Amino acid sequence: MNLAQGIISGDRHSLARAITVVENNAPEGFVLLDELHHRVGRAFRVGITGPPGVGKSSLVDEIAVRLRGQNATVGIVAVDPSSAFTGGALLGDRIRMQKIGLDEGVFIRSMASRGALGGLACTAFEVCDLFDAFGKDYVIVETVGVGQSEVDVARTVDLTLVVLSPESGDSIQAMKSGLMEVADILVVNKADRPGADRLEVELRGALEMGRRHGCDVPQVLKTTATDGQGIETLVVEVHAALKKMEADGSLLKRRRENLEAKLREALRARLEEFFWEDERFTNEFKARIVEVLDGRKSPYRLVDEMAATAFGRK
Ligand SMILES: Nc1nc2c(ncn2[C@@H]2O[C@H](COP(=O)(O)OP(=O)(O)OP(=O)(O)O)[C@@H](O)[C@H]2O)c(=O)[nH]1
Ligand SMILES: [Mg+2]
Repeated sequence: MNLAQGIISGDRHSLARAITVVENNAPEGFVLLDELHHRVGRAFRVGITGPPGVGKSSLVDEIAVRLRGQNATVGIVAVDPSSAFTGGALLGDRIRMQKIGLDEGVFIRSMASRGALGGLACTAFEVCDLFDAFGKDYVIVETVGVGQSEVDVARTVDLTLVVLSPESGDSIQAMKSGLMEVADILVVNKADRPGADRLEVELRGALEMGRRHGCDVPQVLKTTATDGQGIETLVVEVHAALKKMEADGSLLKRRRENLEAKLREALRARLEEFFWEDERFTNEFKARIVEVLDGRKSPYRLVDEMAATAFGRK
């Protein structure tokens, strides 16, 4: 049985192996994704992002438990930038997600984000495709929202939850950092902690300003992941939002936009490879640097000329 057949027949070991192959960017991975592509597009993909420690993993755990209660199957990708440095956080995630860890209907995969910006976008999208082809009803992607990663996750999924907590510091910080912009639903977690109500009020205030400027405004929901408060409502709202998007065509539109960004990036990478693998191109490049060094040509003119000759030749 090859990996594609294994995945189609619901074999978890094949899925685990396939994820490794895809994560390693191995050529077999692309063959596999190609073979499975006709099965992709059925799962709902939900991103969960937010500052470190706000309770994202705890929420994913609770959400997955509720989804399993409705007989939905779940794939979870936990992208963990810190794990590349400490190696400790992965274990933490596994312990925290213990409620669902032993359930056959849930598949959890932790992956390092490879440190680089855009690392998430590189493989999380494909891992979601594998879960989707495997037949998962929901795919949840958790990532720490620091810088670019929240934008990457938003481009990978159908719906993005941004999680904040009273302890995660100033809500203004979240607004500045661009986290708010990717939110379809804002979750104030740790509602049991002091300051949760104030955070909610501040967020609603900020959103109200956005509404006056004609922006689409996400709803704000409060949860306590540690005792399950508010999770039922959150799951209902996530489902309702996805169903609405499905009905009004915005789901398809978003998938198309995400795919476009993904394809652009893949095409850019492929073109780059195409040239740098060509010795004639690299030799010409090295030889002609001197034209810029000795002042005969600006870097921009050289790039233009080289692109023109390379394309003319190919
Ligand atoms: N009081 C309280 N603590 C919570 C709540 N949700 C999570 N925690 C605790 O907050 C800590 C961090 O929770 P995680 O779920 O690991 O948070 P995270 O956002 O996934 O963390 P990173 O992935 O490391 O960014 C843990 O000790 C949780 O038990 C909550 O609603 N209330
Ligand atoms: Mg986590």
